[in-house]
Amino acid sequence: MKTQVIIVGAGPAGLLLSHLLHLQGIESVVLESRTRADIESTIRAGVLEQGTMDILSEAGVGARMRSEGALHHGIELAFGGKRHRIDLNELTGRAITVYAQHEVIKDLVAARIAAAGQLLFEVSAVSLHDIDSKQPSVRFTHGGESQQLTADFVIGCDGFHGIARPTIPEPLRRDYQRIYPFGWFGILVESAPSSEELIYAQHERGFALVSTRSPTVQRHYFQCDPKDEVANWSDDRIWSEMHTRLESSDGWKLKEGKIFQKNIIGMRSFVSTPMQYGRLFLAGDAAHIVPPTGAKGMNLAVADVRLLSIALEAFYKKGQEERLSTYTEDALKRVWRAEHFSWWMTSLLHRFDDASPFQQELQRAELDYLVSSRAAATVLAENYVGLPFA
Ligand code: FAS
Ligand code: PHB
Repeated sequence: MKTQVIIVGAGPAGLLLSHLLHLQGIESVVLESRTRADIESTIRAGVLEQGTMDILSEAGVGARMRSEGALHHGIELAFGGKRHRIDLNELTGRAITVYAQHEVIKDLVAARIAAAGQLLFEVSAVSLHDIDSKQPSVRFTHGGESQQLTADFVIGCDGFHGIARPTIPEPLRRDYQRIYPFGWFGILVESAPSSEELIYAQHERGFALVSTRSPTVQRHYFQCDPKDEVANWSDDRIWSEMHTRLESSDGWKLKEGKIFQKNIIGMRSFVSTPMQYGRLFLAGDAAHIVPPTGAKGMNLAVADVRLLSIALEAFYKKGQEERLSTYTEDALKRVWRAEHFSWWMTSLLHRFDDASPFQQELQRAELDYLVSSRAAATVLAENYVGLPFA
């Protein structure tokens, strides 16, 4: 069997790329190892940058995001018992939308199915072949049958643990990595929102984040030992820790509720270059990972896919290969900016057990500067809402 583009992975990167290619009349087949129900219920990211919001709207898949997502014009930084608002809109003229990643997945799956897109779930034994030729192919098992699909291009959108990145010969790859000495304990709670905007808290006991999913479901996180276990944290212990880290001199208090999901996620910064080899291209977590403090993970996946859809359209419509050959260089400009911002936000807000008193004072001085200088707040704001696409 033959197609134009094979996409491995039906996360935000793979599904959005398939949809954008479809809008350009370019055929693709998406291979996904999990079930549709699984990918539509995996709790992941929560914040869409302005650029992501615009791309989803322009691609005709933003209706539910606009009606059910929460448009936020600011965030709050909490430290020293006080909360300080960063007015994203006043500083940048741009905003963010809090709209869960799995909701974006649902919208993209629905759009692909409505367009009779080729989206194969529960595939296994996926392997890539002849990626340095003009006719790469993918072998896989689906419905108990071994199959081989040939295409002009293979796009690895299969995440950090996928098989695409390792298919690029190791001697040609250069990986950059920083693993953080902490993780995030995430909870989903049945309660009304405790604040109108997200609260990022720095506290001597560790970081905490107050986010939301809907008027009745809230998403909160607190810094924890990455080797800790969910079973060690009773609801009472969680609420006690969250209240301590979010203590506020103005009497504000986090609303409690029934905690119906708990999970621990590790944190790393990671970039693998090049993001292409022959006719194989990588997008999203398959090529890079950021700590979620800057809410960049999914948004970077969208930015990669935007570049790939432009490059593939130029190839098929005009026979031009220039944007394909510069994809890695073009993508990495935004990737490294987001890597730096995510590392900076993480360093600014988390507790480091090996931090000297001097380093702790530097952390506090930077926070004080951020909430008292328009120039400093603008740096945070423009990176948080996402820089305009080049
Ligand atoms: P994804 O990992 O989302 O998708 C890859 C897809 O490929 C998956 O569906 C997988 O099943 C499939 N796949 C893998 N191997 C395959 C194979 N061999 N064959 C076929 N299919 C295969 N980002 C934020 O901005 N904020 C957050 O709060 C946040 N929280 C996160 C929590 C967790 C637990 C994790 C793991 C990540 C989180 N992220 C967060 C980052 C996350 O949102 C990613 O950046 C985003 O999912 C990247 O999308 P994709 O690149 O499409 O990769
Ligand atoms: C979320 O709502 O899941 C979320 C929000 C902001 C972040 C990370 C995660 O920085």
